[in-house]
Amino acid sequence: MSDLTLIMGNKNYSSWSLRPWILLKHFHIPFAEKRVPLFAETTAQALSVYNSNFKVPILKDGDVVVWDSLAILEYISETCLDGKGWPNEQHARAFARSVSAEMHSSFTHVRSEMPMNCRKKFEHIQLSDAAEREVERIKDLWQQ
Ligand SMILES: N[C@@H](CCC(=O)N[C@@H](CS)C(=O)NCC(=O)O)C(=O)O
Repeated sequence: MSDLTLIMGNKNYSSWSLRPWILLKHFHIPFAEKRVPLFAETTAQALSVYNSNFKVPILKDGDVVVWDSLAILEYISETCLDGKGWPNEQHARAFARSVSAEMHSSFTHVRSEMPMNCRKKFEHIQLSDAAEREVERIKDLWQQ
């Protein structure tokens, strides 16, 4: 039986933390949440015990520590869902993995020009051409 704790940042700002949080919630997998304030004097000390390069999210499963959101998603899929975190059909699974990997490693302009803040209303955002191209790519991926 798993004994999962998700160590995460603030849900308003930390989109990386929300990735495993959403998977766990979606599949009704029980877990405890531990919130670590980011960019605070206490952050480094609080995260130093996890070997996560001082970043969240981190998943603890008993003695097992997994960090980096994509590795956590894989771990949850493997240990709690018998692989069902990914589509069953091979082509769909390859596509889903490609999209997830691209999401994980790309879109640097969107990330820096459009940081997540769900509570704030943004108006008249002026994006660079590079960010606009990334937005189009994201819309295209969602469409597919
Ligand atoms: N690639 C990592 C990114 C993790 C990341 O950048 N997390 C941010 C919060 S959203 C963080 O911990 N920032 C604190 C810092 O950089 O000091 C993942 O997928 O988990």
